[in-house]
Order: sequence, then C-alpha cells, then structure tokens
Amino acid sequence: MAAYTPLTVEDAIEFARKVPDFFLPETELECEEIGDGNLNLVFRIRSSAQNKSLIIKQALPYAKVVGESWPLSLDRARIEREALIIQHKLCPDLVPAVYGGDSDLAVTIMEDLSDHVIMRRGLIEGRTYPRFAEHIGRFIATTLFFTSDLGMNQQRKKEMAASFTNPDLCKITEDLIFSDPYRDSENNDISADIQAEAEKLWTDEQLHLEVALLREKFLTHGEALIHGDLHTGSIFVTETSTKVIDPEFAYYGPIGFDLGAVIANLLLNFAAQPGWNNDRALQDKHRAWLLDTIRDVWAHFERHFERLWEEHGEDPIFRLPAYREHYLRKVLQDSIGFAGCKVIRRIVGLSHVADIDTIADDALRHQAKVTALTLGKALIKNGRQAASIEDVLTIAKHAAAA
Ligand code: SR1
Ligand code: MG
Repeated sequence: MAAYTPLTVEDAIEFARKVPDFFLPETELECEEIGDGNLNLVFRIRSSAQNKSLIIKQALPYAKVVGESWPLSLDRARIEREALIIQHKLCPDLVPAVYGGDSDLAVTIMEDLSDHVIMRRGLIEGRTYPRFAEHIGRFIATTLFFTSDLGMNQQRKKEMAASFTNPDLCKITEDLIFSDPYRDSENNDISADIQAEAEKLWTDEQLHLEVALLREKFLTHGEALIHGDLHTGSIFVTETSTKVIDPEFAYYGPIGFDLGAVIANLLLNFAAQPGWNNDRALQDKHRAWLLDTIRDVWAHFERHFERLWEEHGEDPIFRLPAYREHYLRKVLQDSIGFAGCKVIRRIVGLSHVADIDTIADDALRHQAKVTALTLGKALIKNGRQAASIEDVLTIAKHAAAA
C-alpha cells in the first residue's frame, strides 16, 4: 500500500509508464500539470513520437480553491473513478475511458480529451454545439435511469447507494448552494456592486421556503447515481462530440439536480451575453440558441427516459402511465428549482463562473449579475408550479428584458 503523497511531474510520468499497452517502453514522455479546477491536480503525459497522451488526475486532501484549512476526503477519487466507469459503460461515446487508478494515492488515469474544448470556454467565445442537447439529454437519461429503482435491481441499488456515500462533497453542495447564499456567510463572494441585491436574498422568506424544500430533496431523495456537478466546466465538446468528466460529486441524489446544473450554466451564459457581444443581432442569436438548447435538452432527456422506461422498466407497479407522467413532472419542477439555486450560488457564493466574472466592462458585468439573480430567484419561486420547460424560457426572457 503506497502512502498518499501529492504527485510530482516525475511521479506522474512513472505512473503513466505502468499503464499496460499504452506507451512504448523507450518512448520519451513530456508531462505538464494542467489542473485549473477547484480541487485536484491534473497531469497530461504525452509521447510526441507516438502522438499519444493520457491524463492522470489526483485528488488533494483539501479544497485547492480555499487551502488546507478545508480538508476533503480522498475517497472522492475512488467515487469519481467508479462513477466514470459506470457512466462509460452506459454511454461509451459520451464519457472518457478509464485506464486505471490507485485508491491510496487518490489517482485516476484516463483518456485525454485535448481535441475537445471545455464547453464554458466555447460558449464564452460565442460558439454553438448542435449535437450537445441530444448528447447531454441522452447522457442524463441513460446514466440516471439505469442506476435508479426504475431501471436496476432495487436491492443492488441500495448497495450502490452505500458505496457512493459522498459526505464531504455533498456538504460542499449543501453549504455553497443551499445555505450560504441565503445568509451572511464568510464563504460568500459578493462584489460591492451587488451587495444590496445579495442582502435581499437573506431576508426573502418565500425564497427561503423553496430553497429549504430543494435542500431537503438534495439531502434525502436518493433517486439515482447523479453526476452531482454537471456544469459547463465538467463538459468537453466539439461540434460533433460531447464528453462528460469530473463526477467526483457523484452520490445517490435527485435526478433534477443534474438537469438543473446544465440548465443553470446555459442560463449563466445567457445572462452574460451583452458583456461578450456588442452586436445586438449576434447577441440575440446566441441567446436564442441557448434557450432552444435548454428546450431540447429537456426534450431529449424526456424522450430517452420514457423510451428506457417502456423498454427496460422492471417494476410492474411503476408501469402505470399516470405514474410516469407524475414522475417526469416532478423531475421537471425539481430541475427548474435546482437550476435557480445553481445560478444564484455562482453570483454571490464561493466559486463564480468565468462567463460572468471575466466580462471586462464593469457596467455590463454588473448587469449580467443582476439578470442572473433575477432569473435565479424566479426559477426557484416558480419551480413547483412549472408545467413545461417553456416556463424556463419565459422566465429567462423576462429577466433579460427587466
Ligand atoms: C470548494 S469547491 C467549489 C465548487 O467547485 C466544484 O466544481 C463544485 O461546483 C463546487 O461547488
Ligand atoms: Mg469538478
């Protein structure tokens, strides 16, 4: 058993050489640490001669974004690796392959996706991804259906839920998404220009009731093995391909949480548009694509989920069409509420998004934050009444016009 120590570039190369049938023994390897996330080290190891590369990801025993004062369990590396393996098995075209790992060193070795770009970066540059909605809708439907009581053995599911208990990472979400933004917390990161808007969140009781209900769902509704952090920084894209990475927040939670994360991050980019595009026609065009994509993500998710339910639904009592309809309406309403919470946390909580924070113009950045907060609050307050994904589009258009 190897004692845990953070890897150096040399250690990472040594690790990479041990991956069976990957690099030739004599090939020269280059390695760089490319991690720009909040929690981990990420090394890319490459052989120019073989024109081949792989990624080694290592969890640190604390939250990198805060420092050693915020310890985090290394077991999250095992959880991430096992979730990736399950997701890759269910959606091989949408998840990178895992080549190996080491739980003592909290290391996962996986496929390099450097021919893709991080979706958040692509969206900021004004790009659109025509296959994304179909891909992510299918990813969410397939990975969640087959890990839920609807699509797998219900006793085995309980064992899976035990093995994917992820208390440290769930606590991050419980605090940063469902608590801190609604009180004066030292974790919050509030720019002076929106201090007054942020403080309104602390006293809005109607909002607090809805956030409490959503928090309760996150704490107690173990519906499926969710990704748990499905923002546009956890998704690699090209025009024709989508790859979902980073499921270290995976646990048995509510299905709407993953859909809500995708919707929220498309809406954050929507709110940011005037800051990235001077040309009003182009701005409107990109915004229209983002809203169409939200509609299509839901439509693809719903269609795939219904088809899987019809073809693979195991439990006879669940086969009732009225139950399925009820179930999917709840998922829609949860997704909208969670999307609202996820928008708000990126404006006032710890860990913002580049879509908003890197807007150069102060007034446009301020406006983007106000639009996002307006949107986030409306999503949370209207989630439980929502009848269709169209409600999200209406809320977004109102917030942009306000
Ligand atoms: C302390 S970690 C901050 C955020 O980074 C991750 O990507 C999650 O979104 C988490 O909330
Ligand atoms: Mg991550």
